Amino acid sequence: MNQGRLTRVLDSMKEQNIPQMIISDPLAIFYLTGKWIFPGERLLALYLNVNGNHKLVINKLFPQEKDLGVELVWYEDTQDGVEILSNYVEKDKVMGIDKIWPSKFLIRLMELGGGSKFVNGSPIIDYIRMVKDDEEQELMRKSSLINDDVMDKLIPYVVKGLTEQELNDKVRELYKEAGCEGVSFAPITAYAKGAADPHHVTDNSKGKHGDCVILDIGGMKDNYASDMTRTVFIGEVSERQKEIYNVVLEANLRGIAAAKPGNRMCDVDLAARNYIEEKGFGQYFTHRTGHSIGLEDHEFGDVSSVNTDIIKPGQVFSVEPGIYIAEEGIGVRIEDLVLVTEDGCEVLNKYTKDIIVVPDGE
Ligand SMILES: [Mn+2]
Repeated sequence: MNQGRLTRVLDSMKEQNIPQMIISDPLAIFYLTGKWIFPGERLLALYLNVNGNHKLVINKLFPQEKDLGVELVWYEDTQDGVEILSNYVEKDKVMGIDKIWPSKFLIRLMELGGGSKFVNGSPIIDYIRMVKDDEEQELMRKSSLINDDVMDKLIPYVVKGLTEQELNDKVRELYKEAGCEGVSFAPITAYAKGAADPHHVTDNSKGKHGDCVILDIGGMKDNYASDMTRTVFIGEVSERQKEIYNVVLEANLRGIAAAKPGNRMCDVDLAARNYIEEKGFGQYFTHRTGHSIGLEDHEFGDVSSVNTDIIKPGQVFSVEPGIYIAEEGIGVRIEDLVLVTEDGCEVLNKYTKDIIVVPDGE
């Protein structure tokens, strides 16, 4: 197990009076052990106790060659894995439970009296994962550098007549070519009306002269996600589009300026949101300003107006304000990832935010 991360988890458990907990999310188990194990519907449970005696309860179908630094407890398909797990827990003490542990397991553990009280243990590990250690920061930088490069290669493919789906397929291809494991989320390649709908699903509509095009893309490199959005224009950009673009750009810059230790997450949201409201577009900015990111594209830690958590060095999150006006078929979003430093933040995306108009031959 990664001793630094494990120690941080155990210290936090002590602080919060959760003497034992069960972690089942494969991402959290990877974070601590360095090993991906995808058990499907079968039980996989990392049991942590502040006094040591940690166990990984795992099905025999997933043999482990490498020493994971934790004692493995095996069970077979014909056995009750939760009952085996319950033999190791302290039944008279509080038990932290992973927020995504299927209730079929939790209910069984409750039937067996596997704890005096059951609480959500996930915030412990979520808050620790939110602050990236040096190794993770380096991986996040690398992942975003590749994303800049993919954006640069993608934009020339934005031409009149290409469907959203064709452009979307291209995105997936470019990440493979760049040496990524794949995309970190379903890419968004949306023209005009689609761009103006934040929940738009990629379809076969074609890009036309004068369209704004939202490109919201990210890849997975060495298990770490990238995520960036740029909005470009086909053939020409109207005065109205330019006005909206510049408001979103300024909101993005103001959000980034507010991303520093001591500020709250909501200060980043409000810095972007207040500016968009001031300019009269408040009703068209319908989502939160961003989200934390790391092993997953969307991680615990919203950049929203209600998150009052204080920002800490090492956090990585997106700043992605947008304006979406359905009746005008205009949508603009500009997104960068930031890594919080001791006195501000490092913007992980270097790709230009100047207005880009791709030629369409007219
Ligand atoms: Mn994002």
